[in-house]
Amino acid sequence: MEAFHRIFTNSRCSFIFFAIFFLFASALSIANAKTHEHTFIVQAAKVKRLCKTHNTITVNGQLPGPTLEVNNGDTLVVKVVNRGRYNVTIHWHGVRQMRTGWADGPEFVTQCPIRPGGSYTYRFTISGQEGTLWWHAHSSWLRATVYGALIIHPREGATYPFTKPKRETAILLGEWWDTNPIDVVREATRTGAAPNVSDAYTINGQPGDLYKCSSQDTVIVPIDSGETNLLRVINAALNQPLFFTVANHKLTVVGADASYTKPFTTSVLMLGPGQTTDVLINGDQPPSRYYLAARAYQSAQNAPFDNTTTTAILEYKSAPCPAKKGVQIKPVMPQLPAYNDTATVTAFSKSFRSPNPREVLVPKEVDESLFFTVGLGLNNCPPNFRARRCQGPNGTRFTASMNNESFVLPKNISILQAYQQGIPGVFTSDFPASPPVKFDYTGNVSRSLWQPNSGTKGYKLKYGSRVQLVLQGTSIFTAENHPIHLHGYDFYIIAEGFGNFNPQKDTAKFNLVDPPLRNTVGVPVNGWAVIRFVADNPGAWLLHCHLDVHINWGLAMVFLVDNGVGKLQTIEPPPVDLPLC
Ligand SMILES: *[C@@H]1O[C@H](CO)[C@@H](O)[C@H](O)[C@H]1NC(C)=O
Ligand SMILES: *[C@@H]1O[C@H](CO)[C@@H](O)[C@H](O)[C@H]1NC(C)=O
Ligand SMILES: *[C@@H]1O[C@H](CO)[C@@H](O)[C@H](O)[C@H]1NC(C)=O
Ligand SMILES: *[C@@H]1O[C@H](CO)[C@@H](O)[C@H](O)[C@H]1NC(C)=O
Ligand SMILES: *[C@@H]1O[C@H](CO)[C@@H](O)[C@H](O)[C@H]1NC(C)=O
Ligand SMILES: *[C@@H]1O[C@H](CO)[C@@H](O)[C@H](O)[C@H]1NC(C)=O
Ligand SMILES: *[C@@H]1O[C@H](CO)[C@@H](O)[C@H](O)[C@H]1NC(C)=O
Ligand SMILES: *[C@@H]1O[C@H](CO)[C@@H](O)[C@H](O)[C@H]1NC(C)=O
Ligand SMILES: [Cu+2]
Repeated sequence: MEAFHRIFTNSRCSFIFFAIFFLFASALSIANAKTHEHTFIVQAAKVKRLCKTHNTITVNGQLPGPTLEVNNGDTLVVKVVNRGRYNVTIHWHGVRQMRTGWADGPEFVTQCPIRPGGSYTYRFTISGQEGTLWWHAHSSWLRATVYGALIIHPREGATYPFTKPKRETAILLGEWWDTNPIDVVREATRTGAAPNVSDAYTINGQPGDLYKCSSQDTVIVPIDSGETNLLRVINAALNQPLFFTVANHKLTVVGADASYTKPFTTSVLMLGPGQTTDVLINGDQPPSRYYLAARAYQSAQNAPFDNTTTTAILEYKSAPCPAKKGVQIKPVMPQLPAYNDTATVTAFSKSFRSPNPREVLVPKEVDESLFFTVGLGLNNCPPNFRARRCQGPNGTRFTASMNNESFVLPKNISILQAYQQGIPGVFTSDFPASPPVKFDYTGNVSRSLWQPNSGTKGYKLKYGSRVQLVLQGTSIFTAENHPIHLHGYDFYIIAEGFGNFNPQKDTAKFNLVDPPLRNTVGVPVNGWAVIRFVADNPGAWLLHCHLDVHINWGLAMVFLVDNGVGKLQTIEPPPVDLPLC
């Protein structure tokens, strides 16, 4: 009896011990996951670029806006106060937003805009993502100047899957108009023509040495002999895929879109707008100054584009001092690929792999097999329009579509609200699963196919369904590399190629072993890409081209994902301060 009592007490003790241990451990991990509170004041500020002072919409008067730094598992609470003169919303690009779709941001999709004088607090948790993301306005063309980095470090106590770099530098590639970008898009909407191209690209808000009145403010990126710097490169440009390189230095890619990649070494990156790439760079060159440079990858033929080059300077701390004050060593200029070097782009995008096949969760079977065409079009001038409203090619207006549907945003309610509350008349759910007309997508497309329908159409997905989506570029008007971005999800890119996707031949090329996980895929010019994901996040999720000019023309659609069973598979109720129209 005594012995039994002793054992009983001991096991009770150990039970209590373990209970306390677990309580403590879970309290510790809760204490470890932090909540970061920020206030974003959207406001006009005076910004001097290209010899001129501009009244520019910014966040907190900064360009780029504030960098947010968190650990995987942390929660962000960002109060956005609109003191500008335009409607605004903020999108947290690449954040999964599990069950928090109300915080995703695209105007009229997950919320109505924050009107001038209004505010909205975005609350969401970063879960299972590490690396580099970013945030940007998702209203008209405000993201030209309203954007910033979102850096996600490993969970506290966890490490990178590579040697910890001595330094880390966010490199935001931007696009600058020497005028108000809102005027540029409004002019294009009025005329039906392509909007004016930008006047400069920027690195961390500065055009750099090669532009007028800019050398004083060229961004300096520090490094020292023998040390490693992690460059977190973000393409925040509005309309232009960009090449990026650093003179005389190799770049080791270790991550993209906040997922790690199997490391590979390259001398040049190409990022479509929306994409991020994390690279390690070693201080293994003679101490000196080297340019980091970015310029256009332009895949559309005979289309005007901004053919300028932005630079920053990689500067060794031990670089020789200038002989005379103000006389600097001229930085080494790198070789950039030709603007139309698609072969380099293909080699680069095909180098991406997931690092650990055992952690790859790509669905092997699919429930939904979708095929969407993506491309441009031309609308004939409507009978009631004057000629000055039809200044597209030969008196037309530019348009764009997926599966021949040019997307139109609602104007008086968000799609998510209409979907959740069953409000009819806002959208229809008949977005086609495959092209209504099959044609030679990348060939000489008959003029009778160039004019799409327009409307607000979604495609419904059951909770948990396994989705395969073939994105097929078209050569209507002109073929182009389209960076297609999906909100609310990461997806695996299992294959890409040129010409028309051929299920008989191309299925054999699917990589179901170690495909990269991303949120934006560059669909090759006159080609296709295949992605897979599991629809495990209920809500209304935009799929769109991240060239803003193409969104304006309608290159978008929305997935409507059902709630599953129980609270953990159901979208949270809308926040009380959600802006309504
Ligand atoms: C666009 O470019 C044209 C031609 O250079 C110019 O006349 C027009 O003012 C520009 N539009 C805007 C909004 O700056
Ligand atoms: C773009 O600029 C480069 C020089 O930087 C020049 O060689 C090239 O011809 C230009 N291309 C176009 C299409 O303007
Ligand atoms: C790129 O453009 C140049 C002219 O600017 C042309 O000579 C060359 O053939 C083009 N290359 C490709 C791959 O299209
Ligand atoms: C515009 O018209 C000209 C002359 O008829 C023709 O050569 C050209 O292909 C047309 N372009 C488009 C995009 O329709
Ligand atoms: C929104 O506007 C559309 C037409 O533009 C109308 O049919 C619909 O009833 C309106 N919905 C709400 C909620 O006001
Ligand atoms: C494309 O087809 C049209 C007729 O459908 C023809 O007039 C034109 O020459 C063709 N263009 C090319 C490049 O084959
Ligand atoms: C798109 O729809 C319009 C209107 O129904 C039709 O004229 C056109 O041929 C269609 N184009 C394609 C590519 O399906
Ligand atoms: C601003 O948002 C409101 C809805 O909240 C909308 O009615 C209005 O048209 C928007 N203004 C512009 C210029 O888009
Ligand atoms: Cu596009």
